[in-house]
Amino acid sequence: MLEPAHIKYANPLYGQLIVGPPGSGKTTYCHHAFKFYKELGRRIGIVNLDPANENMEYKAEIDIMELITVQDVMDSMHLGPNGALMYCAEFLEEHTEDWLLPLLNKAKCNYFLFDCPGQIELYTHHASMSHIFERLQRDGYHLVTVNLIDSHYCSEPSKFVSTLLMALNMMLRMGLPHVNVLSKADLLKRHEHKLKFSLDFYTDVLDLNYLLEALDDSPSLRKYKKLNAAICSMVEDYSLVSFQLLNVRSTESLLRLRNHIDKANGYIYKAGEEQSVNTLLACAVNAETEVTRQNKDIEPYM
Ligand SMILES: Nc1nc2c(ncn2[C@@H]2O[C@H](COP(=O)(O)OP(=O)(O)OP(=O)(O)O)[C@@H](O)[C@H]2O)c(=O)[nH]1
Ligand SMILES: [Mg+2]
Repeated sequence: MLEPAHIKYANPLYGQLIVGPPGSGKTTYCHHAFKFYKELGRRIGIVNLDPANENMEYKAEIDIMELITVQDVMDSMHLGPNGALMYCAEFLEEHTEDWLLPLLNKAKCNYFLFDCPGQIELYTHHASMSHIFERLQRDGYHLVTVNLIDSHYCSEPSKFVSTLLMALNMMLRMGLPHVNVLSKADLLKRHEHKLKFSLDFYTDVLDLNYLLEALDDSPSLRKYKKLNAAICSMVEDYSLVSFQLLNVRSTESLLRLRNHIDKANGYIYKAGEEQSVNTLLACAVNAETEVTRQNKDIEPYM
């Protein structure tokens, strides 16, 4: 018999899908965010969906490596690492009903951090991961994609253009509430001399003409002028991409990112945590003076 819809949503379930290129800080974020959210009193657990995750600092509530590992697939099927990862994703999809969902239901959590593999093809060219996420949504999970991108990519205009394209592509493919994050922002000070613009230029993505001019300064990139102009114009037309900054070891930084994520997945409105009307309204309209934002988001990293 079908469950009445109101039962499914009476105890809302939440999930952050932590994605991003290899080495961008996904596993480290899961470790620190887990401790941070736990202190806030949330019933949180980490689900490791990366079948090649060797050095996890956290203890996963659910670990795909107990189901399948990239190494086993490489050995037994004579595949390379990328082919083996695709195989693992398909295997996980096949076992969503009889492995993943029962374990999620058994866990004493209602908020999950999904530590996902970094290979971007899994999200842009392959359907298994998106089928799994769709299945979770059908079970009532309020999902948000948290896309971590190393802030080092701000250090060169050409890298930043590819970052913008990658972020937009991911947003459109995932089709979920989405928060783009420039990770390891504490290291930006080291690259400060390489940044051509102030930091809010990179986070707000408002006027990319300056970026185009900077690209044209480089003789090797000048021949791609039209291509870069088309990419920048597309990113501006969609007007979807912006970034939050994250230093995973700073509580203040985790707190600010949490505010964005809570708004994106609707946690702030539904989770039943005590919220004053003022907090809800402030969150809804993003009420914060530019000075506050500069002080809290930009200054610490410059
Ligand atoms: N300074 C600094 N280093 C960080 C931060 N977040 C992650 N790192 C470092 O970045 C490196 C890669 O982090 P991981 O968490 O393994 O990255 P990942 O995205 O899980 O990598 P894959 O699973 O291989 O795709 C580690 O050495 C982390 O300590 C941060 O906020 N600041
Ligand atoms: Mg990892």
